[in-house]
Amino acid sequence: MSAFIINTADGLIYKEFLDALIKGDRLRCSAISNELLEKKATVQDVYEDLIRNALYDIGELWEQGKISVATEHMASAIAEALINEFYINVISGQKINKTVVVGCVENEHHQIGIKMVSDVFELNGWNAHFLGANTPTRELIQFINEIQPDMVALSLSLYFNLPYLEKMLQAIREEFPELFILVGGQAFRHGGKEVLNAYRNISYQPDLKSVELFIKKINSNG
Ligand code: B12
Repeated sequence: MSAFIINTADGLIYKEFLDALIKGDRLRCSAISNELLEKKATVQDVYEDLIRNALYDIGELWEQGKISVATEHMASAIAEALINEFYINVISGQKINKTVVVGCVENEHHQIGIKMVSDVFELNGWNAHFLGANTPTRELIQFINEIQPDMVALSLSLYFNLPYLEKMLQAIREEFPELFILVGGQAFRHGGKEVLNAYRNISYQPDLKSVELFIKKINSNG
């Protein structure tokens, strides 16, 4: 958890949020997130220190059999609704005429992390085309052809989906040899980054802070 939330109430806000998420109290979850924004937390703080960490805890509780699959589904639906609610805070910035296509590799149904990444691009002036979960490689290639983005960002949560990422990277490289590719997601906690060494113009970033630094560097280089 970040210093911001710990300072706010010794982590009590986090616990209240997690409890509300497990109970399905969307209204309370929304009120807590908005209160934090009013107290000058950034969108990124709320995304990672509140929503991401709560979902990680939900994952642990589910794994330990302490909450049901239904509760986990409900929690992730509320999390997505909160992120959509935040859009008004995400679009306000000045646009810089750069475009990114973001999505998950084939068979990858975890789309919340990459949605947050998409919003960080928007917050930094980019146009982000969010394709969501389970993007078929052929469709992605076709979409890139139509949009001609400056970058593509791909998310991988499950290590066993690594072959799908490789298939996608190969296809992108064949069609668009110079296109910059950003990669991330919790699958890389278990290894797999060495696969990326075979490609040029590719970067792995672990979280929203590093994504933001990475984008700011590109923005300042023009
Ligand atoms: C919600 C959820 C689901 C939902 C997803 C719904 C949705 N709309 O996304 C559903 C129900 C679909 C689901 C399904 C499954 N899930 Co699930 N799921 C979760 C849960 C609870 C939360 C995921 C999440 O949103 N986390 C919060 C986000 C914000 O975190 P994040 O993805 O890590 O993203 C951050 C960074 O990684 C990074 N990042 C992410 N993407 C990118 C991309 C780029 C380019 C960059 C730079 C950075 C970046 O930035 C984000 C912000 O910091 C996790 C628990 C967990 N630990 O996350 C389990 C979890 C990921 N699931 C798991 C499993 C096992 C499954 C299933 C196989 C279950 C099953 N038997 O069916 C299926 C697989 C489906 C599939 N083929 O993909 C396991 C994976 C275990 C492992 N070691 O791989 C976990 C860890 C649960 C657990 N504790 O066991 N799941």
